[in-house]
Amino acid sequence: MARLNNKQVADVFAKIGDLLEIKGENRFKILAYRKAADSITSLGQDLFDVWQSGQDLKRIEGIGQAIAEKIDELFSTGELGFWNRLVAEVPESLVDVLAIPDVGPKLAKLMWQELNITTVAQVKAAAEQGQLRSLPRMGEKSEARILASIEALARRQTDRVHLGVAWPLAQRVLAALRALPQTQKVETAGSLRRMRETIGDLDFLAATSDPAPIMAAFKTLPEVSEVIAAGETKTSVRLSNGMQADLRCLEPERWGTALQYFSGSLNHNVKLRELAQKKGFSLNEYALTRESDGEQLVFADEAALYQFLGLAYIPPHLREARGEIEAALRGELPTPLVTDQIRGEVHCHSTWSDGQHSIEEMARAALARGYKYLAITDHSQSLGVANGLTPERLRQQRRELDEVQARLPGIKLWQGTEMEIKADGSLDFADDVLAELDFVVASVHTGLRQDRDTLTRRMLNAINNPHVKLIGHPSGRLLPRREAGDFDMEAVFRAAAATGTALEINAAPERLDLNDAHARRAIELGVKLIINCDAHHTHDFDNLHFGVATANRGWATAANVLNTLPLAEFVAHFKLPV
Ligand code: DGT
Ligand code: CA
Ligand code: CA
Ligand code: ZN
Repeated sequence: MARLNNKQVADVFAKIGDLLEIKGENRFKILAYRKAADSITSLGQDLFDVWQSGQDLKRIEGIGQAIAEKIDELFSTGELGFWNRLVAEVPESLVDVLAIPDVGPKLAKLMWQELNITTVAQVKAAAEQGQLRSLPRMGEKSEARILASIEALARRQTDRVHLGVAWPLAQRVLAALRALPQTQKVETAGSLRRMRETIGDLDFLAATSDPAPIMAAFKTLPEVSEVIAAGETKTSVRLSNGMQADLRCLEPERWGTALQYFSGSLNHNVKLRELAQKKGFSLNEYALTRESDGEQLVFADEAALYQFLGLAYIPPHLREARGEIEAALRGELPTPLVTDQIRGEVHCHSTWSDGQHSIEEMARAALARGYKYLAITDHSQSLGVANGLTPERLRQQRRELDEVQARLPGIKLWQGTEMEIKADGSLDFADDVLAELDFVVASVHTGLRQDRDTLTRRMLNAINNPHVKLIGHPSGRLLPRREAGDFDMEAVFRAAAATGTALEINAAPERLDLNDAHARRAIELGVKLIINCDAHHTHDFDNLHFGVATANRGWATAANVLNTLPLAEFVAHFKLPV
């Protein structure tokens, strides 16, 4: 048996899709492998566990008979005959060649068969030496374009950024474009509109009858370092942080179809087009076209388009082909959570450990947001780098907190801790210390690279402690690059549900932890969630919307998120002091 993780399995299927495309295989077959890869990537539990427990893999969206058999073979033997035969025929490294933006499957195949090119380095060398222009429909210009895209690709692969970088940048661009008199509407599309946790490039759409001044303004924004391509209705630029941004201008009457199309995701759009097809229409970014007579229907807003197709409006954060179209057909989409529904937080830091502000400053900032409760949860003693508190300092802190509370009757303050789940598996405070605290959060910050059993045992030990009310940032990942610890999340979710321990959606954009897929699975298993900014600075409370978006991407509703509760109910739920 071979315990491959979800990413490893998804990579195999994604690569199969690419290699089949280069071979020139049937489009539906290629799409099926890609869809399976995406679906496994966004599964909230380990595919290996699902397989090992004998459940029917075909119940997972996007997995049919052929792929289920391949998964079975992969996990049973650690090998895949189909893959071995495929890579004997088509070199695996062509997958990277295909990833070059201006290289499609036909060109990849030509380069391979005519020039014996199988790696990106060879493409680069051949382009530099002017050899690519010997191929059909290739010239000096296309060679130069390919060279430029190889460079862009190298940047893009390392430079997927998290929302904390992309979102504020996009808001500045939006504000600048919105201020132009020619702009009727302007929005972000793409992954940013869906609030995906990392963003490849920024996509903007503007509705206007006069695109030229908008394009001119876009090219000269202070954030822009280079114009990559400029046309009448589409301009691509490089921003000074290295990201690419695209702006498309379109007529206001076509806003609905365009915004829908460019918001993606690709997989959602594929499904929506299939639905349109069944109803006798073809759908693209310009219009919905009736196939019987070629009549074009245009939509000025997205909701009207979804409605025409018989669907409730699907908010962008759900558009990932994870069952949202089926749910919309049944009228069973989750009601999105909004930031105003969050009534308080129970994970933040003060100058007592590694925060930037005093307890009073944090409390006032929370109060100014309309929060009714806040737990101050500074780090615990063993986290020396964060100036963690000893039991003695906790008692001193309690006195300060009581004084602040007396001055600020409008918000309920609790003394908590963000207690280390130590590398040896023990907890950082004894039970008698925990018993004096109002709200205990437990988190793993050290030893995240330990093996699965050790890590999971540490986590379960914390979850099973009756004083621990919440697990902070449960997987420990940091975007864009630090991978989550290898926890058995399924076991974590089951224990959290059984003990009534809440799990956090940490709203810090480099965490977003639980992530969307884990949040969804946790909810399915009956876990209660709490969204916290883990604020170390009063400004950090502004990150709340990232956490709310992650919850929404995990199909959460207010009922799943405990800090939507008013103070009295939150107190009753956890039996907290008033
Ligand atoms: P990113 O930029 O990698 O974070 O992800 P997205 O989703 O923003 O992808 P991007 O920028 O390549 O394209 C923006 C949207 O445009 C995408 O979500 C769906 C749509 N789109 C782009 N290319 C295609 C395509 O070839 N077919 C279809 N159906 N839609 C596309
Ligand atoms: Ca994009
Ligand atoms: Ca784009
Ligand atoms: Zn923490």
